[in-house]
Amino acid sequence: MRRAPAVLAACALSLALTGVAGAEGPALAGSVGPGFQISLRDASGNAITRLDPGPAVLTVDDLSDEHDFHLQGPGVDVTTDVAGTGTTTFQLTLVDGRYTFVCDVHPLRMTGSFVVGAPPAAAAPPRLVLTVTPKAITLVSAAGKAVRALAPGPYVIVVRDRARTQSARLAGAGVNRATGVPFVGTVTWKVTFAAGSFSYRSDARKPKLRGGQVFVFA
Ligand SMILES: [Cu+2]
Repeated sequence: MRRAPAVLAACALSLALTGVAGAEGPALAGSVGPGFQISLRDASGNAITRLDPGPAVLTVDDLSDEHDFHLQGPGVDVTTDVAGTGTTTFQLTLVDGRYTFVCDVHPLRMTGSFVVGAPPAAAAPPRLVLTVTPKAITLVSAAGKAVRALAPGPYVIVVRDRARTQSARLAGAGVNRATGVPFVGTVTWKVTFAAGSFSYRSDARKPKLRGGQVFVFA
């Protein structure tokens, strides 16, 4: 009966060494204890909230004999001992989904999670159309509705200047852009409106076009 634990220990050691030798993927640093601390950080020391799918190497520093570090998620279920302490390395293969790490003794107090997968795509900024003709200047949404109020943030303005005698200007709410009066053509402006208001108008005086005002508020 005396040899069995030694053999098991040797097997565990060789597995651990194999894991380190074949280490692949970003390094994840798990830590539990002292006290009720549990964390998972990247190589820069930042808390991990999202990772790409693929291999990763988890190294857990278990600093307490009252807690464990247990990571679970799609295809992964690894843990340290509650009573044990020390450093353990696990080779992981992460796939899309949510992974949770927890101390099994204090699952409500000591827990965290991260997501594996592509970050959510940033929404494209709304598109507005500013049109100036010899007789009118209008600002409409992509759906063709007159714009009177907007939320602050980035927008793409498609400017259609159809008048050799007029310009198209947006001024206010942190933006001041214009086409030249003689200019005719279509341009695209990327703008970011701050809270406040802006006007759209032409710089030409004859004839004086009636522009409009748009309020920007959250
Ligand atoms: Cu605990």
